[in-house]
Amino acid sequence: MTKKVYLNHDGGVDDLISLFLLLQMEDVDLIGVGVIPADCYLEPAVSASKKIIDRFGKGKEIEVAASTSRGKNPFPKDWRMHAFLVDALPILNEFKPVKTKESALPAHQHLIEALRNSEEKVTLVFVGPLTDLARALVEAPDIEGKIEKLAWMGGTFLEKGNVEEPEHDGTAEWNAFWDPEAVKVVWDSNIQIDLVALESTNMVPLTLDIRDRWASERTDLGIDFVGQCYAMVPPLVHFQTNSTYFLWDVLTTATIGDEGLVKKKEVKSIVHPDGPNQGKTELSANGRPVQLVYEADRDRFFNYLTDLARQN
Ligand code: AGV
Ligand code: CA
Repeated sequence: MTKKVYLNHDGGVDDLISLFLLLQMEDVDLIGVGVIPADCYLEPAVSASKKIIDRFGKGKEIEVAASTSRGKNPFPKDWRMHAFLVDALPILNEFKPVKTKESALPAHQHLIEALRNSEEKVTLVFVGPLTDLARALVEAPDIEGKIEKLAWMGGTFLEKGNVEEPEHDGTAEWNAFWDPEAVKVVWDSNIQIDLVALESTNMVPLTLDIRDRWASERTDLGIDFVGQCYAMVPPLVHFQTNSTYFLWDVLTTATIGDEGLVKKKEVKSIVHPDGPNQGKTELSANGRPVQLVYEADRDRFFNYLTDLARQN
């Protein structure tokens, strides 16, 4: 059965590959895309999204909406630059003019409209901060009934998160840290949440063997696109650094196409909205239930994603 999906992303390499992969899934009907300037700059991330839909969207007409949301804790500039590189790839600039339209609405209102206009319930895939969803829920509480579930890349219950910033204690994951208040608003809703946290994404680092595999198949257009994108970010070689790249968002997106790639369990959690541990998600008996994705089958995941990317 076809699933209706709405994607909100923040323009990183794995965000844009997530968009590309959703467009390749046969049982997914992507009904809209929102772009939030968290781990990216807005213009190139919107532009790259439109070009990916043009090139790899099989003729589907899908609108892209730019967010007006701004976070509390900015991402490092080096990481935010990636969207410019993807947007400039020749593979995305061969055919002009760009046909995919940009919505006149800001992303959170575009999401409200998409949900209200849908007869079926919609699966939300958020692979950046939750700000646009939180704003949508505040402005239009009626949309909750239209949401099948939320798959969110964010959070962790590990001792060590992935935020290494002054004034923070390092326990948070970045998407939660960018706007901790938004996480709280979403936690206070009754939406079913699949939490693709660092527990599982830590199992899918970018490594040299996978890059070589994509290189060996570069005559295929889709594999070449994935390979070009992952050439822009640092792989795990000898040891993990602050910039080491994982396939965080791509794992999240892949769970929409194949649930069997991961293991989930229900946990109850709260989020810390401020202070030195802001953005930290923590297990708590009185917390709200979430489905924690705590394990991924690495080999099966990379096979799935490579097969999905292949155009021929
Ligand atoms: O925390 C992971 C989130 C994902 O949505 N992002 C990147 C993914 O798109 C932030 C992030 C954490 N560490 C990073 C990040 C890194 N080393 N490079 C770029 N972005
Ligand atoms: Ca992201």
